[in-house]
Amino acid sequence: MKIGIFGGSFDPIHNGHINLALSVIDMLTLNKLIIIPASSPPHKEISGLASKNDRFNMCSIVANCYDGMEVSCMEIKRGGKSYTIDTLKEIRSVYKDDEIYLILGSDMFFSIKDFKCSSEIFKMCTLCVVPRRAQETDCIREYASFLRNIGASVVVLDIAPIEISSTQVRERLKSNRDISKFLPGNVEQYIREKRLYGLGGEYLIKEYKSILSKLLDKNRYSHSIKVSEKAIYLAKKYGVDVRKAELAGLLHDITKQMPDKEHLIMFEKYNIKLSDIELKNKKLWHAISGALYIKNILKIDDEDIMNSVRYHTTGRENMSELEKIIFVADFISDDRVFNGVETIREIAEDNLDKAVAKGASITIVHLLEKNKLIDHNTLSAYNRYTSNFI
Ligand code: DGI
Ligand code: FE
Ligand code: FE
Repeated sequence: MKIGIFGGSFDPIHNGHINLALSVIDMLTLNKLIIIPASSPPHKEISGLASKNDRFNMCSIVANCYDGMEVSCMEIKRGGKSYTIDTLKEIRSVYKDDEIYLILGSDMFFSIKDFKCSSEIFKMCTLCVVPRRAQETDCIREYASFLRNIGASVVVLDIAPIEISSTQVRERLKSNRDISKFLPGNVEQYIREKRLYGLGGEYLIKEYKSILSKLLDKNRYSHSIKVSEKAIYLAKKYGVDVRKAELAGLLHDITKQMPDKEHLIMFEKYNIKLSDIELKNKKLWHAISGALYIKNILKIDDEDIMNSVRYHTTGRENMSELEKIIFVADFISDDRVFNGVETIREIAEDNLDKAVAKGASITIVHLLEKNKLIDHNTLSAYNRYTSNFI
């Protein structure tokens, strides 16, 4: 049998790898290609890289889609630094009489002489090099004949390289750009489900906090943190996406301290027509401009987060679970002390809709006492969520 070995960190495996694997299988008429994700030191996972387990799982997802592709966890199991010679020996112990092809990218290829036990490596397999860039081909051929002279067998494969790097894939994921041309759909799905590569948002939350601390004074900033904390609590309780709740809570008042004029400039710029009631009540402006801010300036592309900010002050008739959570969290965050806050806190422990209804009713009573106009969204929220309970 002809067996190919394809090692790398696969962090994550992407269409460049897959395309290369398929071309190699085809050109060398391999019976089997074994993908071998390398081990990695544990501290790497913290710096926005995926765990061994996740890298292995992503490779498996890909291998399962193609005949003749397999994944081996031998390097991951061995742990420590992954030496090619150890891997070859392990492969040899299983495939005693088979032809082994070691697939190498050009950077690996040029340093193969410095690998541990390189002359032994040369005896055990055929080196199979794939240029990363078209311009490299001449250098590669030259170096290949040098290696042949010292006893290696080398094949140089002419494969039009797909120039994708895992780094590029991770960057795109982090900045929320489209990734569909870079990764198979099922790998992307895995990454999103497991929140790999910073998609958990830890690094983003930090960044947003620093932006927020520049836009808000100390009290308003601390209020935002407390709403975010309460939103996390409610999200866990009611089975809502915790990261979205955290983010929406954190950012809900982001434009609260912007000068009036800037609100108006934003409405004009993004073509938002305010109703008469909205125009008269400046208190309502920050919810509208806040949603515009996170969409257009922070580039957070999430309708639900945006609407949670947009309707956090008034509520509205049909609110998503996240919208309810932010609306309620803003009422009952730990810094709130108004009359009735304890009642809403208690209600929020067992019924989110009821807490929305109570919040809307408190707002309406407060506005009536002060002879203020009541926004139709506030009334709709009150009617919609009170009607369940009478
Ligand atoms: O931004 P926060 O202070 O954290 O809280 P918020 O966004 O709920 O704003 C509360 C203020 O908004 C409070 O003064 C009441 C006012 N408000 C809420 N709903 C309405 C409203 N004001 C008017 N005029 N009409 C409403 O329907
Ligand atoms: Fe607010
Ligand atoms: Fe608030």
